[in-house]
Amino acid sequence: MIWNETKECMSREEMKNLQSARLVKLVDYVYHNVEFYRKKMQAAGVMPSDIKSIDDITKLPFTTKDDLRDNYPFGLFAVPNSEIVRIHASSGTTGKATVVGYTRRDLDIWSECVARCFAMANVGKQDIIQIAYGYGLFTGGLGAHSGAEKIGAMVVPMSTGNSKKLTTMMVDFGATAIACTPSYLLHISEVLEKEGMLDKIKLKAAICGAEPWTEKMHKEIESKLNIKAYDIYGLSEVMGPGVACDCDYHAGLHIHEDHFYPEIINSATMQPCQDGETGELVFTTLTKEGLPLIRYRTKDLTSITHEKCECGRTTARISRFKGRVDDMLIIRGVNVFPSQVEAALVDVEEVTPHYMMIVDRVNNLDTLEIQVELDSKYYTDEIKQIEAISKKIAHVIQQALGINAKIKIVEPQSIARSQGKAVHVIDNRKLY
Ligand code: DLL
Repeated sequence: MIWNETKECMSREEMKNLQSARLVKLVDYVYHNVEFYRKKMQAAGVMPSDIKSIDDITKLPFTTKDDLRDNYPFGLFAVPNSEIVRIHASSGTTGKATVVGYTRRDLDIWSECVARCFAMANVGKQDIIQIAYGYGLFTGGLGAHSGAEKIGAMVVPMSTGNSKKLTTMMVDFGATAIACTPSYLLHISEVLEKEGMLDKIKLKAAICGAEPWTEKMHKEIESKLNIKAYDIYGLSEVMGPGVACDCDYHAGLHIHEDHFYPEIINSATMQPCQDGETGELVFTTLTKEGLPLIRYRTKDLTSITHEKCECGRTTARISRFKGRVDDMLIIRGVNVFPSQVEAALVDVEEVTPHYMMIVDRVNNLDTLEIQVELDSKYYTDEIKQIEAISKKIAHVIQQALGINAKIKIVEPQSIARSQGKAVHVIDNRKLY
């Protein structure tokens, strides 16, 4: 099912013309409405009049997550706060969150993009869909929700965290679709199996994303649940879920290129990559009003093709993600940077700056253990005292990361010191 044939199936030439017209307008818009961009363009010696078509995009400077952090919270917004109708946020590289704001039109475009994704997964008016991404500051829940409403499905806003209720309602309501992270869906399939409910479900499609997953996990989800699973991609800075999604042919994720212009760059040389070559994905938001972004570096590694897909869509497709340029981890769908742990531990007097994060996957749910070395003057055999310090650290970490971690206090000097770049993460999750 194609949701918006005129946009998803236009010729490459028509798309380029549309992107060019939108880029010219965008550059003028940010130059006059966002001081950060005006200064950045002036420093790079580029004026809005230098941008005449999409081919001129390489003249423009890049934007990074640090730029958002440095302008926290609303510094990159292009409209007054009175025009912003929704805020979301995701983890920043240190204590500060990355805050994104949407105008009413931004929300309309977002739900249109997510609706296109659901259409790729053949989910429509006839369906009952459980949205099991987290609702709240994370874009997953509300983003998927509004797209599902737009296509007219019956939406069940489950959010995360109660697998028993989710499986019971899946059976009782006869849910035909689910949107959640792939690891959570594998966990759900185990719960269904354990409860002997696998043959009672009516599920036919899953729209999974927000974290990396492999072709093997994709196949396992499909065969365990006897459904079709689709890969949905997005990031809060650019919009949220629905920037791209794969279709029935699973030959890459179609980007909604009329709204998000993609580039793939070599992050060492900053030069463009050829189609098929792996590099860092960069997006320019062509229509966003609240938080328009020019050449935003996603840090996600992928490759691109501009060939027409067998489904009929002509939009560019990116391959399944191959990792990240930076050290961001995704734990239970939450973005976590080791630097956040470091920043949080600085405030705890009893600990040294030496720590190790051990990430694992048990029953398809991610676990995080943080080993922390105590300052020798606080290290003791007193179990009660150690427990009190662990509790204090657990609280500080919960506040900083938004997820619970098991804290293990270790002896002074027991965490291996590195000769070069410090290693702070052991990721035992086997993304098979
Ligand atoms: O994860 C938005 C989202 C919600 C996408 C629900 C899909 C479904 P952030 O929290 O800002 O936004 O995290 C964005 O997650 O840069 C990728 O590294 C990773 N990511 C998102 N989707 C996929 C995917 C949401 N399908 C970061 N495959 C991105 C691999 C993904 N990684």
